Amino acid sequence: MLNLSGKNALVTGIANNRSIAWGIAQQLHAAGANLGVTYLPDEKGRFEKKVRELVEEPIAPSIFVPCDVQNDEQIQEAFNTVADKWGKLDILIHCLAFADKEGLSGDFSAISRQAFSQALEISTYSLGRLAGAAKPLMNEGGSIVTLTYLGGVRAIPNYNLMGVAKAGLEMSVRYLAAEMGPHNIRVNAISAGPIRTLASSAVGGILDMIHHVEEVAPLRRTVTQTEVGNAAAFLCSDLASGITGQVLYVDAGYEIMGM
Ligand code: 0WD
Repeated sequence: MLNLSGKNALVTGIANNRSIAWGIAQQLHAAGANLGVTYLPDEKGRFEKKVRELVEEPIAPSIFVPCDVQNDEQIQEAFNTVADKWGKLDILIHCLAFADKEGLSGDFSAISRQAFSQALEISTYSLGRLAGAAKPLMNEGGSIVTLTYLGGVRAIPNYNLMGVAKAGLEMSVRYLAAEMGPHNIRVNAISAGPIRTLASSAVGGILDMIHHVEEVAPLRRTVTQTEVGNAAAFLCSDLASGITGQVLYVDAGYEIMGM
């Protein structure tokens, strides 16, 4: 039985009701986890309001804090809140990424230095940074899950800069798993099939990609946020106690095909 009762789970990356992080948060909640949610703050507080309205009733998070992963103080504040309110953390969901549009279509060789470092900082470096902040709080062991995509392994049209970020992210999973295994902290990634979200809409030709998957994937469809959420709940549960450093494909089988 998948049971996360008694577990404290911090979920990053909820932007709206299409976000993969929202699918994950709902499934962790359904499995009995106690939820904390971070949001990306903006100057006018619109994001905070939107995310609060979305999550408040369905999952009643006991922690709701801002966390821009480019801001070290905010990261520390968020984990200080976890320490004060919960004392221990069991689950960390890293479900965020960003690349400027210039890196998500056109020539890979034209990507600017600035766009490259910004994408890698937000989408790749942040996993290690958050994992490092979580580590001392995972004093009874823990599970860290991040989100990746096939474009980190193969050259998928237009995924360009984010492909490099995801390749780095998948390697970070392995190094973090090696570091944290002796503390019984497991680190894994889910490689999700393409899903229509705010982030994916920035990738050139995403709808064509989704249609292609619907034609070619063994299951002849794409996946849902709920299916990704279920896989995340599994990886965070004791049912997955022997699994670390892995990339689990939740993509209707697309990855095995020769296109
Ligand atoms: O097809 C897809 N949608 C797939 C997404 C397939 C496979 C993997 N993924 C990955 C993404 O690369 C990302 O790592 O899943 C993760 C979640 O993406 P999503 O659910 O597709 O996208 P979205 O709902 O837009 O959430 C990403 C969020 C941001 O939203 P916006 O759209 O406002 O950028 O990442 C957060 C933000 O909430 N985010 C940040 N959080 C903290 N600090 C930052 C930041 N600096 N930048 C973006």
